[in-house]
Amino acid sequence: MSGFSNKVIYQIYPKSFMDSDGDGFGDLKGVTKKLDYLAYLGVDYLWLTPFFVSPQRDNGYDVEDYYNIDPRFGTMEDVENLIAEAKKHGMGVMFDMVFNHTSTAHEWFQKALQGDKEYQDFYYFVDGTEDKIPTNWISKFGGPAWKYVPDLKKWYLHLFDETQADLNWENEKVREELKKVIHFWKDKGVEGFRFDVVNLISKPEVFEDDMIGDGRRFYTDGRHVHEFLKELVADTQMESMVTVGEMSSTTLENCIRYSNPEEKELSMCFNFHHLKIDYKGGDKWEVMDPDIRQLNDLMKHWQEGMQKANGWNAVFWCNHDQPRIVSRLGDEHKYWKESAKMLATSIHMMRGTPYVYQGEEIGMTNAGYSNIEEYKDVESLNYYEIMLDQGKTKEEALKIVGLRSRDNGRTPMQWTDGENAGFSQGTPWIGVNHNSQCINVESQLGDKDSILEYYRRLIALRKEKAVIADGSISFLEESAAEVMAYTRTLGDEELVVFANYSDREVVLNTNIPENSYLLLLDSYTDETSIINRNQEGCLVLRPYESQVWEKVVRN
Ligand code: TEU
Repeated sequence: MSGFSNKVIYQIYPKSFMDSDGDGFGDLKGVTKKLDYLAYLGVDYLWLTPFFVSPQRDNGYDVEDYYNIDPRFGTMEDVENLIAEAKKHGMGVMFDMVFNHTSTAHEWFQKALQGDKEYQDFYYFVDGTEDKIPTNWISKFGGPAWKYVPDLKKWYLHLFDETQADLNWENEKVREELKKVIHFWKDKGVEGFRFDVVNLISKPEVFEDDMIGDGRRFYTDGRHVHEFLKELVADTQMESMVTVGEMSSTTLENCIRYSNPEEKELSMCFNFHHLKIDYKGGDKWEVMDPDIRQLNDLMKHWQEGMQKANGWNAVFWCNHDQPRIVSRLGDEHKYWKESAKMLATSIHMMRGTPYVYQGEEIGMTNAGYSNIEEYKDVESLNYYEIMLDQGKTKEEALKIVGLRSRDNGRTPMQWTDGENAGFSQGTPWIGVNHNSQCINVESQLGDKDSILEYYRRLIALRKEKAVIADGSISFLEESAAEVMAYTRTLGDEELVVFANYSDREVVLNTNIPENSYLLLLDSYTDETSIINRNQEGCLVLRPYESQVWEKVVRN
């Protein structure tokens, strides 16, 4: 059981959440303005993606100064005010710590470039000539993972953009500096942290070419990662705080260690395996239809696997790096509402701590831009070029970017049907989705059939029903591959969850006797929710229908 089992965390991408001063960028004051809304939703913590001083090459994941606020987002006073006001609203604030790398604009890297050996040791600088790259590893954003500095006659490692240099965690001084950052923000009242790609912090002792992959097997869940995390947590007294690690290409065994309370590492982990079920051959830039059978297998593996060894999952569909889930696994048109609710149900009834990403709670969809100039993300722009070089046409490449771009999750939050969706009075830094007149907070607030009110109910239910927070989970075999089905059990309490991931009717093979179970939730609205059974008495789910059945407990 986890101390965070009945909590729900809301992720804010401040740049696209609410602009308070009309410069087109969302800001911290904008977040503060929306605290009433967030409290109404019922969430417990707000995780804010980075707003520290940064050249913004990767939207703030390239940190230049961990102690100061980028003026685009506001001031130190604004952040202190936000923390205090959130607390008054009953919510804790979580910061996003990018500790795998810094921006090359960071003072440490700048000193390294000036030849300071002490600071060169903060990063991975390797001697060599320009014609001989240290390894053939590929950066996560495309192209080589090393960059040459002719003046130093050295290469440095960057697993992400070339302006994001990987920190050398083997160096104790680096670890001490990062602990100071945690102390600083803890003292300001920050209640938790999300650690960016934290399972990549421990690099191998020797750097060698990867003959079968892009290099990730050498640095993912690396040799000292558990040691480093234990030390960081112990020395900053983070044990009782809410902490979540973003784990890239990780394994169940490692995530158990990262999140089992006895290990004293983190409270929970994000993994992304379930979000690759539409990557053809495992390649993000090759498209295929989502494989729901594989989704089921992965969910079972992670849910039951973590449960067995007392690990704890962060459960989620969306974040600032992912396309919108209703566009991806649901239906943007005819079954928009039903599919958004079905997807929400699948996640919120699981064992783990659910995350809601801004706009998910109103069913926001992919950006739908019609030309490449509208995209801003460095990864999208790099891969667009790579796809053209590979021989794809501009139309093909644009179509793939449209499905895969991280900008799909970064369009401005849709508050109203007014200008710029009520996000900004200026020109938004990135285009507003054309559907903001139909999909917005204002039109859904208080409408009991809306996606927004459905999320509110899901969040509230986790607090009302111990079986949702603390029950055990077991996946059911359904004959239709497009159905996800599982039970939650705690003592006498039991829930059975069904979710139809297809646009067809499906017949279930699990028997739900009418007199001993009550329908708790349905993704179809109350008026239309009729319980369909076939002649044999088996339940029939409509397209994208989800149902949650609760066992009647008789005393
Ligand atoms: O993301 C890590 C990460 O692996 C994804 O960005 C991934 O590279 C992408 O989805 C590949 O398709 C974290 C942050 O969430 C992301 O925004 C940052 O860009 C990245 O780290 C670097 O800090």
